[in-house]
Parts: sequence; structure tokens; C-alpha cells
Amino acid sequence: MRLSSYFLPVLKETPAEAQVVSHRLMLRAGMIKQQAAGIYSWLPLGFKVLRKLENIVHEEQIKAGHIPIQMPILQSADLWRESGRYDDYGQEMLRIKDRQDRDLLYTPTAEEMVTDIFRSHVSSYKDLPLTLYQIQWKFRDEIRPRFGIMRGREFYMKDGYNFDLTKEDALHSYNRHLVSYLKTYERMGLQAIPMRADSGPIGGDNTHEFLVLAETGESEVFYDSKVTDLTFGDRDIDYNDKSACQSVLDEFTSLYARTDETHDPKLFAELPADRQKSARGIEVGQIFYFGTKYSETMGAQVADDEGNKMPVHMGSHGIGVSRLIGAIIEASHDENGIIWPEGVTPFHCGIVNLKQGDVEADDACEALYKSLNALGLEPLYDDRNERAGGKFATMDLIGLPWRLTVGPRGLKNGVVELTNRKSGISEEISPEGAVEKLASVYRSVTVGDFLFR
Ligand code: P5A
Repeated sequence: MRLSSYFLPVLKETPAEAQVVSHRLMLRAGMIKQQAAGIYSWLPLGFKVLRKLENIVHEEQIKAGHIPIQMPILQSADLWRESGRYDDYGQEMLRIKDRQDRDLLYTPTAEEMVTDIFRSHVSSYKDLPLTLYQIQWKFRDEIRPRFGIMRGREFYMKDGYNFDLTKEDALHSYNRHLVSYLKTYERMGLQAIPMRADSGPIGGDNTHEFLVLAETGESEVFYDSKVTDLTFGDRDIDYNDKSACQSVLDEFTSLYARTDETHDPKLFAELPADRQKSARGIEVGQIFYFGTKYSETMGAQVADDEGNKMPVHMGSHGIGVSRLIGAIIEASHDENGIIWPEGVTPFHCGIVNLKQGDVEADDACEALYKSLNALGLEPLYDDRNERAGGKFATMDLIGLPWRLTVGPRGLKNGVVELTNRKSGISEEISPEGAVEKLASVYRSVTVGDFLFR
């Protein structure tokens, strides 16, 4: 992409309404625009990152054997009357009437709708296990939308739902989700710690939230410091292997890690004093097992070989896809702007032409731009007629992991400058060498390049 033909409305001033750094930087980098309280437009740069995250989520869900679907954003209230949640859900649910005076609602979550799909089409235990998921906009009329997209009213969520014959099978689904979530967050450059939590309006008593530690997090959390040493890494887990998934769950949930809702000060005090940590965290996902709560009230049953019908065991599993962008920025920025992890960056590198209009500089930039594109990488080429200082400031603000700086002086010696955004370290290198290095960096990072199949 050439910056001269892109739409990147960066702001020079720090917006006064933004209280946390991720919100400030998203506004300044021209990623989002607020349209109403907690409701945002996603401008090109923000939309690109959102799609990258979405791709990673799809890839990891599909690897785990889960099947993508898409359910509507508006739902009929009748479904929610069946489960009893229409009245229970309270003011967070946005209720709407259509022209026939029928009650609709803007989906805050979709346990009822997916249960309705299941009961309409599945009647035999032979069709189990089944996990359906979607990535779809949700609406919750939050009393205090804040921190930009971090606590929005409209937000993008991956929501998955498992259907199993027995509790044991459903707990395997739970474990499978936990494993796939650990993998997903790590690919996004994040450490998200599973913590024992409260299930709220979704139900059930088996639930973990995934928390990214951050000073600006809304949740208060308590944990054993050893839990921050755990990483999932490159493990290749067979998702059908029950004991392999169980042992990942055991490894990641045995140490003390709880949100304030389930915090047990007595148990916590048994930890060695230097390992007792309390901090704040951003909730980027939650998994639930709630047994037959919805299948019983809504009649989602399967029959065994003798024709005996039984309600299926279910759970639901969510990832806050739009919120994750805020969490990533909170975890990865400096005073000059965002620092994207390579796995989610909107463009793989920036190209800064120090002397636009100089034939050699222009040619060298064009050549770099073409070679990188030919490798399947996406450079953002700042080809505007602007001062170098302004171009550097924009690149730092939007946080691409690598920057190529090209100017007549370097080109005389056959070199360009390759700078790493995170370390700030620059090296002089031939243009071919720079392309090769970027190709090898991105070969080892799986970028979310899933194409919906
Ligand atoms: C699981 C999927 C559920 O709704 N039903 C379907 C279950 N879980 S949840 O924990 O309530 O939400 C899942 C994740 O969505 C994100 N989230 C939000 N993101 C931005 N703004 C909000 N107002 C908001 N509310 C929830 C969180 O990351 C949460 O873990």
C-alpha cells in the first residue's frame, strides 16, 4: 500500500476523552472513530488488525475441529423466553420492536440460537461431538462503556458452543477450548492467564477467564507469580487426545490464579509470601461448561440406540476479538506509539523515502516495494512529499515492527537502513539483504493469512 493513496487519518493532538493509552493510540493512529457511546467505526488500519486477529482465531478454531457458522445479529425474543433469560438478562440487552410489534433483540450472546439450530437438525448421539462457532458483532448496553473498544457496547466476539453426549465429553471440549485459546493468544504476542472466575448470566459453575495483566485492566486478579512462567509455545497437541488436553489444563490451572469474584484469601495466604501477587487484568476470553442448562429448557436432546432421549451437555466459549486490540496495545507500546507484534501487524514493514522526487531514492523504494509484495508481504510505503521527521513520527505511531529508510546518501554506498520498532536498533544493509531478512523474519511468524474456505 502506498500511503499517498491510503486512508490513514492520524491525529496530531492527544484526544482528551481517552483515558487509557490503547484508546489514545487507536484514535491517534486513525484506527477507529467513535460514532456513539461505545460504538465505533473501524477505519482501514484498525479494520486490518481486526481481520488479522479474526484470521488467527479462525485458524486455531478450525485446527481444534470446531466448525464456523454465522448467526444473525438480531434475534427473536421468543427463543430467550424459552430459556428464561429474556427477563433475567436485564438492561444490558438491547430490545427492539419491528413494524409488526414483534420483540427482537440485538444479540449479546447466542446460546439460545445455537441450541435452536441444534435441536432442529440433530437427534442422534452419533452426530456428537459437535462444536459450532461464529465471529460476530454483539451488543451489550453497558452502563459504563469506556476505554474505547475495550469496553464497547457494540463489540466483535468469537463465540463457540459445544454439544456432547456426556459430562466427560463436554469437559474434554472445555479442555480443547482452553488449549486452542492459549495457542491463539500466544500467536497474538500475548500472555493470557486462565483464571478461575464467576459465570454470571451465562450459567454453570465451571468457568475460566483469560486475563492479560495490565495496569489499566478492569478486573482485579490474584495469582501465584509462578503462573506467569508458563508458556504454551510450539506444542503440537492432538485435539482428540483427551489426556493430552487434560494435562495442558492441569498445567495451566493448578497454580493459584483467580479473579476477585472467586478469590479465596485463606487459600491465597498459604502461598509463599513472595509469590502472592495481586494486579489488574484485561479479560480477553472466557470458557464455560454449563451442562444441560439450555438443552433441558429448550429440548435439545439426542437418542441412544434404544431410542432413549437425553439432553446434551453444553458449554460456550468466547474471545473478545475487538477488545484484544486494546489489550495488545496496552501490552506493547512506548511513548512514540504502538509496537505491533509481528503476528498481528497491519503491514509487515514501512518504507520511508527520505527524498521523494529524487530519482534514485524513488527507484530504490519502488524496487523494495515490488520485491516485498512479490514475497506476499505487505509493505506500507510512505511516498508522500513530507519531511523525514513527520514520516518517522507516523511510522512510530502506527507501530509497524520494521522500517526501511531509503535516502540518496545511503544508496551511494549501496545500503538502506532497517530499523526494528521494538528495540530501536538499526542496521545498514543492502536492499536485497533487507528483503531477505524480512522474508526470513516473517517465515518464522505465522501471520493470520487464513482465507475463509
Ligand atoms: C461465551 C461465548 C460469553 O458471552 N457466551 C458465548 C459466552 N462470554 S463473555 O465472557 O460474556 O464474553 C466473551 C468475551 O467477550 C468480551 N467482551 C467484551 N469486549 C468488548 N466490550 C464489551 N463490552 C465486552 N463484553 C465482553 C470479553 O473478552 C469476554 O471475555
